[in-house]
Amino acid sequence: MGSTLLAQNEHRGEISIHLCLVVYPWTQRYFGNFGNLYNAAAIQGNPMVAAHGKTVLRGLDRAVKNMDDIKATYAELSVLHSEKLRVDPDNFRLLADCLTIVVAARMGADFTADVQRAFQKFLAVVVSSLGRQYH
Ligand code: ZNH
Repeated sequence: MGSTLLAQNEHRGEISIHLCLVVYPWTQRYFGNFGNLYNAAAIQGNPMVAAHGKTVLRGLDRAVKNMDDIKATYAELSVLHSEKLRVDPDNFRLLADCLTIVVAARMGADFTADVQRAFQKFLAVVVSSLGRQYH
């Protein structure tokens, strides 16, 4: 069940990254080695982007599985994004918003106010934990 859920959501992860790269094109600058991101079709057809969507979703799965200590779980990942990848931490929130939109669109009426609250609360902790090692 857990692995099925993750497999289904890997696809959501992929779509969320597509959305983020299309709607906030400046986020493309971190993926210079991913090849052609020239337009929406290129982004959607890019296998490296797809793989990255899965990577990010696996990262989120780790947060779900360590719900009571996401900050510690993400300490190393935060250092990586800050010191090596040099990703502006504002972008974490942009991607989190894309994820929320994609999940909401997928769930339809099942995306109730309670679900939305829980989901956004979780993502807020993820975003703040990923941004924690920046100084
Ligand atoms: Zn990131 C990578 C997660 C966001 C950019 N990421 C990564 C990884 C992971 C992640 C897990 C892998 C690591 C290793 O390898 O170790 N991210 C994540 C998460 C999030 C994110 C969870 C949220 C939600 N990122 C992000 C953003 C950006 C990024 C927003 C920009 C814009 N990342 C990145 C990069 C990389 C990563 C660039 C590298 C990639 C390659 O492959 O190269």
